[in-house]
Amino acid sequence: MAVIGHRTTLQEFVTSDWEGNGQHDGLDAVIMAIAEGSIRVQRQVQQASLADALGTTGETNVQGEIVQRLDTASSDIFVETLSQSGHIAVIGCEEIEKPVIVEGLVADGYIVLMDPLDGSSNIDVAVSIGSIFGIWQKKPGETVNEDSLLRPGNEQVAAAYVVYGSSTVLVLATKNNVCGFTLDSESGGFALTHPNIKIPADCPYYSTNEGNNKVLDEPTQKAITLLRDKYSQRYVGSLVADFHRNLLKGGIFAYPADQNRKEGRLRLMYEANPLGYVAEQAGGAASTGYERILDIIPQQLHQRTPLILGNKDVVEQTVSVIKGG
Ligand code: AHM
Ligand code: MG
Repeated sequence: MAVIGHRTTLQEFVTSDWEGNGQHDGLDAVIMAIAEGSIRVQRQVQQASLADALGTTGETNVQGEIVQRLDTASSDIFVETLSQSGHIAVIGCEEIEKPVIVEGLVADGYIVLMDPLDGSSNIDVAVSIGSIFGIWQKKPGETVNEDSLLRPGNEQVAAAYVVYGSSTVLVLATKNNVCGFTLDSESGGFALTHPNIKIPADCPYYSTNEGNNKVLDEPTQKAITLLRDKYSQRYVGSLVADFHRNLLKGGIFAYPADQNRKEGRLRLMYEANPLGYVAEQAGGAASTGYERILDIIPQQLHQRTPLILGNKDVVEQTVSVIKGG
């Protein structure tokens, strides 16, 4: 089925009068490298069963989690496409212990932190998964090293994610501007389908792992009960897919700290910061339950955080209950 009429392509968008373009030289090339990588990852995800590429590698990553074969393949693909963009200084990746410092860079450069394949438990079962990217710009004259990556989320210049679902959608956020692009299987590229995304004022959904209720502290249990009493539950178990639905339809995602996960479950640098940035640019909010996600000064590359994410009002109400208010 051909697309009727001309839609703005991602390439046209990032080289046009786009906010990211005027102020950040080379950011367009970084976004196109993410798009190129995601098209390759999407093919691998679709073909994985046929190519016998599912299952685990038999290794555990730096976080002590079992590594899926597609985790490794996705990580390799994005490291390759980003490195070849000519505008990357350093890459931090959920699957790689140490940052990948890209050699041969002259002046400008971006710092990308990524979860190359989010939703590990859904990889083998044909359920939506995705890739998440936070993008920072190197400071003028800065020599990059491991510490260059430990910057707060509020210094991101852009963030993006891709959902590999019933369609493949790339969402790109710069300051006050969030747009969605759908992969067109006819042209092989992304086309603008969701301009100027804002989280709807209504909040029909809440997304949380109810199985953790018994290990939540009392105020957090109360906060989740209030969500349950008011909203319908939707929980895919892939953060990127849960967030994407809540961004378009309205909703709140909550993975708070609990007795078993005192630091939280999700990764600050690869998941919470990029999606927190997207949420805020779309009028939403992101909190640990105690502070704004984007204000956290990171201590470690792979650190975890509690995450309450989505509609601003509902995030604020939930945070106030978690704080015992
Ligand atoms: P991953 O990055 O290894 O896939 O892990 C993170 C995932 C998130 O996508 C999702 O929100 C969460 O883990 C689900 O956790 P749980 O299975 O505890 O509900
Ligand atoms: Mg993840």
